[in-house]
Amino acid sequence: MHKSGFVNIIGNPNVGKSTLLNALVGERLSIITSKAQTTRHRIFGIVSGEDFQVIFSDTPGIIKPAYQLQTSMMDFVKDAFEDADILIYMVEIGEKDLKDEEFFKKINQAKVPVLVLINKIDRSDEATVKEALAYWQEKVPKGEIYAISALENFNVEPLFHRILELLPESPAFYPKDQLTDKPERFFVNETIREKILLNYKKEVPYSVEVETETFSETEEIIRIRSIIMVERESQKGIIIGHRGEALKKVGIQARYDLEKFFGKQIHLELYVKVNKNWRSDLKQLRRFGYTN
Ligand SMILES: Nc1nc2c(ncn2[C@@H]2O[C@H](COP(=O)(O)OP(=O)(O)OP(=O)(O)O)[C@@H](O)[C@H]2O)c(=O)[nH]1
Ligand SMILES: [Mg+2]
Repeated sequence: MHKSGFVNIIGNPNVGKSTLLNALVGERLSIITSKAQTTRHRIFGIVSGEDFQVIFSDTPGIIKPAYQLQTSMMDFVKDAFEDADILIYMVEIGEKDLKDEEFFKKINQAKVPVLVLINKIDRSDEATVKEALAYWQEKVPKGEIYAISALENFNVEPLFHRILELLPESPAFYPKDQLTDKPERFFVNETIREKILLNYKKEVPYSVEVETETFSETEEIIRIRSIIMVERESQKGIIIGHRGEALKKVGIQARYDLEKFFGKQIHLELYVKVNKNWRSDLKQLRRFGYTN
């Protein structure tokens, strides 16, 4: 018998969805920062064995959209809700209020198994965890509740085994050696965006999109040329920084990670361009892969 299916991770921003995806897959597929709305796309991480294939999917954190990009991000979450064979609803320890009531109702009415993961228990204590387990069991009666630490890999292995048990009988959806649904350039864009989230304040990182123009690989080296797009002229100056120092830092940090990710020497060129109000422009959003 062969089992396969989609295991979709949803939840509020910053609860650790991407950290969990990476822990489950054992690769740094999804970028992670301490800022909300780090993830903008739906990203598959595929784990295959002799008689199973699990397709985990990371999604953007659930928010009330304020502009078109965020609307598209929430469409990814809706899709993830629709096509799940198993739904993972992730919360973090101490989280009580459900930010989107509407969405929460849907979780309780889901026709597929629901696993509620209480994450970040490494920074809590036994009594608090016990209380949280009871709280979430009452809130999601149909859910199986697990306390985990995605960061420290605590309880991730038992969770994976439970997922294998719950997985429906099905042939594999993807070739067994495939790790993700996204192309190489996507990981370049995301790595650069992660460094931008880490290095700039307030609204700047949220106004940035990265597009990789050139990805040219030889035996020894990958030559990459990427454009950092901002919404306004003033943001361009901020990204570049005094004498280009800020941009240089982004480049060094991104290159370091990309060399690890691709296991090869990387030559990285970064440019900054203004792409006026791209976050509200459907055509631009389509170009950047935010629509289906
Ligand atoms: N202490 C602790 N921190 C964690 C754990 N899991 C994730 N974090 C941290 O929480 C922050 C958010 O993690 P992400 O994985 O980016 O969260 P996310 O849910 O994907 O966030 P969005 O993509 O913005 O919705 C990062 O600073 C992580 O290091 C955990 O188990 N314990
Ligand atoms: Mg994320």
